[in-house]
Amino acid sequence: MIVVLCQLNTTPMHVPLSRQSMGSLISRQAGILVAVLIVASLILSGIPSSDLKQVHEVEETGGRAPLGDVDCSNYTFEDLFAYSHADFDVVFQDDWASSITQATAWVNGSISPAVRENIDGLFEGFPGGDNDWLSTDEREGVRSVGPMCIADMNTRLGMHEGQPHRGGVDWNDLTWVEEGIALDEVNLVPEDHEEVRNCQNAFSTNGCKEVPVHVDDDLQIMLLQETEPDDNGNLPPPNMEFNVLPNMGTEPFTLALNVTNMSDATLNFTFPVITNLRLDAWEIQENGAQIWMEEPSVTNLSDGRLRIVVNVDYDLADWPMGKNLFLDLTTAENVPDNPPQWSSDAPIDGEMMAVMLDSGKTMLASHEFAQSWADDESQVSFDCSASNGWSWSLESGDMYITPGQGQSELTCSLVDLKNQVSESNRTWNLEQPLSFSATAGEYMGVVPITINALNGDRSGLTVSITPSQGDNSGSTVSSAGPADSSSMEINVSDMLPGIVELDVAVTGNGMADWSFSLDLGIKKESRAPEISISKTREGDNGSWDSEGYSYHIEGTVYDSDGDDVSIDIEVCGYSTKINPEGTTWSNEVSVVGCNSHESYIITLTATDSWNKSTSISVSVMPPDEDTTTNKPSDSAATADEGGLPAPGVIATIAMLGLAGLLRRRIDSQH
Ligand SMILES: [Ca+2]
Ligand SMILES: [Ca+2]
Ligand SMILES: [Ca+2]
Repeated sequence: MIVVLCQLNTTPMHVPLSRQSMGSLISRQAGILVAVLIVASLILSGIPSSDLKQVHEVEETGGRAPLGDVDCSNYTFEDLFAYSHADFDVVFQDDWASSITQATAWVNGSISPAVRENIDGLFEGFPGGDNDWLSTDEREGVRSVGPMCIADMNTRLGMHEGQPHRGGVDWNDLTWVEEGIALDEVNLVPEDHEEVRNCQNAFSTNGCKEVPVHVDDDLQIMLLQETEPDDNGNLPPPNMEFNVLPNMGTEPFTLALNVTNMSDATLNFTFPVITNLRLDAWEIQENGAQIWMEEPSVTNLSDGRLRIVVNVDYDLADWPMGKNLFLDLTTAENVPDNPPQWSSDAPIDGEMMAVMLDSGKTMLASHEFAQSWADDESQVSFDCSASNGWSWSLESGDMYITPGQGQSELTCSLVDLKNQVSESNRTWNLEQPLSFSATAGEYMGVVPITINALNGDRSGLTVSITPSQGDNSGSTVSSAGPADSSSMEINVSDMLPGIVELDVAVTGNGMADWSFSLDLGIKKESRAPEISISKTREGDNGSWDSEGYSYHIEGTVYDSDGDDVSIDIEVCGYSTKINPEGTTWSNEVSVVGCNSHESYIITLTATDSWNKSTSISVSVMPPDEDTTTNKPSDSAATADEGGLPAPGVIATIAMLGLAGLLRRRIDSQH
């Protein structure tokens, strides 16, 4: 057996080697190896002890390498040995803590000379070593030391009890047991070959034969369970062991195998008898990403055991790509999982899906909505592609489209959690059927919206528009779509001051419902606040203090939009800002700063948070003289456009009376 390209633990090699690097590895490691190998082979060859001494001296010059220091822990079977095909047979034992693992590797003629040359090369520096002839002595040397090397190797096989497990951590690794390993080979040294000869070197054993390394007869390497009892008559243990699986196969578990560099192998896994144990899922990952794999073959053996057979391969050109196999087993009831199907809620084949061309990346369907298009046991995914330079994506289950120019065809299939694909595709036409426009600006009531038909007559569609401000919606207006162009009138009189968006819904035969929000720059205009002065019991606008320096006035203020309002009180060019308390206000107006004390004109301006204001003025006579009320201007509601005062203002005017009007218009922008 030849799987013994071992290394000393004093020269650790942390990077696993590919098979392509075998040749250079062998030559670099040969000096280390021969010491190990020669001891074993010569002992077996029955060489006199005096000759062994000479061997030992050679060993010293090559570095100390007693048999106990053989370290192959950085190697795998594949790192050390090229095969054309291999069968691995892993039989888990009833203790759920060990397995009997056997492998047969076939080496076809074309690569067998390289294998023979490698083995002969291992014996460089020793009698008959590296002489381009492979001898039966060399074969025996490798066979005897091989199990020690293999026992160090990473089995790359792990188990994990619990829900299906992936990734590289937390595995219960299987390890080799040296006492259980046996090695054998077939035709490594074909003794009936026409070029065979007796070994020519000194120290060769009686009957030693050798063949040139270029011999290209097929050969086989076998890794076996040792069956020979030891000196005490005890049978050897199974050749692989692991920590006992806690529930011994009755709870779900995952079996994982790193199949990197397994160029062509059949893996047979056999499990002890467990009622209802079955293969639930399987997966092969390359660098952590799932790839397609052939469905494993599962057999219930006549003795009740379960056998799973998986074929794996690995393109050596892909090295060092990591490739892993995962098999999930369970005793849980098998719930059939069918391929996903299109539901009755899904847009039918050939339907239009409307998209705003200038929207940029936009959601075509939310996760929840898109899920309603499918019937399946569980959540589905979508596999779609869009034509004509449009692009489609799925993000956290939400479906997005990024429009290009013109129109596009979106073709989708459904994919379920088991990677089953829906039997049929659906293709939908993506385009923008209508465009919407309006004159941006402030509106009190009606706003005309212009709708243009794109790509043909759209009179078959129904368009509904609802003014919207967050949770606050106005009245919905509906109309047939335009054949060419049309106008719809919405009313924003019920809306609050500020931006009004339009919630648009377009429906029609042959198209999926199209809903979106539009901001066309439409704003609801604020109505100016209303302000009034309360009369005293005597019928005056207010009352003087005892010194005659300040005049107490009070009144009410109201904004029909519910806006915050502030009040500016101005007399003799001095102004004071006050905030009303609810709908009432009051102030002591000081006239100390006035130059003239013949009469005072007090102007009150109520301004809302949109800068709309209403002013009223009163003319107040000094103490002991009659005071005269002045009315606010009838255009005191000072909108930009100079609109009429609100009805509340009219009422205030009437209340204040008509005598001694002081008309004043105050521009809100003033
Ligand atoms: Ca040789
Ligand atoms: Ca399914
Ligand atoms: Ca207002």
